Amino acid sequence: SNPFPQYTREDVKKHTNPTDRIWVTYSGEVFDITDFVELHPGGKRILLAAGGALEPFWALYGVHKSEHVMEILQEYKVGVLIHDDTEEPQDLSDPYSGDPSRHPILKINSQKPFNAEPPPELLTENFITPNELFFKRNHLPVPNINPDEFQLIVDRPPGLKQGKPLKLSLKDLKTKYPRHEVTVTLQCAGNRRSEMNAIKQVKGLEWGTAAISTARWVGVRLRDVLLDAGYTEDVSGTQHVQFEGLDQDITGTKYGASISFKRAMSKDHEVLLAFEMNGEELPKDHGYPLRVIVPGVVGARNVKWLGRIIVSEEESLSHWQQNDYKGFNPNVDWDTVDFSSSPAIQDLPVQSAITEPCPGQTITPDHDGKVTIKGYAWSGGGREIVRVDVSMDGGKTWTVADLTGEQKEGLKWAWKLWSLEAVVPIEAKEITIICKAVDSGYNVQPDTVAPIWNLRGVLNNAWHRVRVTVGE
Ligand code: HEM
Ligand code: MTE
Ligand code: MO
Repeated sequence: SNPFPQYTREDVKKHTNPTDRIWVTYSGEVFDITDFVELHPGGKRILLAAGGALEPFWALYGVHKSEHVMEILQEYKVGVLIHDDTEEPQDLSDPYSGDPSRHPILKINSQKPFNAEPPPELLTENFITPNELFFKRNHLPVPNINPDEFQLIVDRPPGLKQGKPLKLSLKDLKTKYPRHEVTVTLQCAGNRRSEMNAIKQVKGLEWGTAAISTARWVGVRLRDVLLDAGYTEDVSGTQHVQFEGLDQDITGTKYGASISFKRAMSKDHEVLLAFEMNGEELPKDHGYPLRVIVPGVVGARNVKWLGRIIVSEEESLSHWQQNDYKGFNPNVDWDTVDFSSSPAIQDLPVQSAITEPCPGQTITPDHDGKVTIKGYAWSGGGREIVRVDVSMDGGKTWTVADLTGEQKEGLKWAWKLWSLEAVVPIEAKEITIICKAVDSGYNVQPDTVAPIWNLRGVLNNAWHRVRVTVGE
């Protein structure tokens, strides 16, 4: 028998300040750390974990992987977590009641469906984004999928096996094909939409700069599965590979998207059917038990909760392929838009943003008159980031930032983090910090948002500006 009371993650979420007590979880246990906050060697930032899990932060700050820290933590244990991985819908009138619990640090842009991003400054603490902090972008309720019953259905080429599809269980997927790992940055087309909104209202969720994250994905190559289903290397003709999600709305309409057959079959493009994310089973929000990872391509094609694969002459007919996730001229608005006139977004353009300092912050230069500026930079299509320029004076002068990032041979799928010890202009009271990146195709970011404004607020990759006050 367990002497400790049991709590749900929702119970823990109610404890985020000294009055209600500050609770956190770790490895299935609940701790009241109110009295430790003042004693924490890492200072007040311990409060970022208030009401949620410690794991994502300890993934960012490795000093905690010690017995000493574990001993401290155990002194504050007050309960255990009720195992809630197999949560069934609680309330049948609410299709979202079976959604998983999420970390309270996330900034929620929409609760139902769940859309949230981490604080930007946490993104650049580590090359890999911990799963709990990874941005979450759902169009529909998260489906509850029984892994033992799960089957991926792959349609056969015409005339093969009487048209009977290839059906693969999770075990088949994990044992029949070679494992493949790839580190990929995912970005939603709506990343930085709120800056577009500031020009003129767009329709869409108010994403800040953190609808982008990086993970190590493990799975099998889509190519190997398609070959097994009977498709050949012949990529002539305009063919597409459609992905159908198992998430659906009340009318039964499922999420769907497609990519070209050519990309799907390319060894270089490493398109993956993934079942692991950062060494863990794929979390529910990220597509458990199986999702598509299309490196270098807009988030929307990386279909989660994958249920079916179809090879066809035409693209996916889903709303999100046909009537959304497309770019338009700034003068096209809802009364004039013809969605069929623009291609579906696939590769994304070069992007970068400042994550530190935050807009409106007061920065304090050190004795050399410098402050640390940090951010991310990424480009689609496998293009590498070759340079990031930072300006401390609103774009008059520029300094090259230091880039860090793991690299392997071939196309580049992951972002680079960058930082700069930047000189603050003397006697400045308020400054505008700007960043802009250059990719291996020498593509650059546009300097302002207005000329790339579009009615859906997608593809904002203008120079990122952060206005701050200079303190003493
Ligand atoms: C350092 C304990 C939560 C950030 C430390 C150290 C301990 C500790 C003992 C000193 C380690 C050493 O130097 O060997 C704990 C415990 C926590 C907790 C018991 C939870 C109850 C957090 C959280 C964050 C964090 C949630 C971040 C959001 C840091 C940082 C340092 C640190 C950045 C390094 C400080 C420095 O070296 O200047 N923590 N910590 N800690 N902690 Fe935590
Ligand atoms: N797949 C399904 N089945 N349903 C969805 O709503 N959202 C897409 C894509 N795949 C979505 C999906 C969009 S728009 C993005 S940006 C990415 O998933 C987000 O992936 P993430 O939630 O793992 O960050
Ligand atoms: Mo997206």
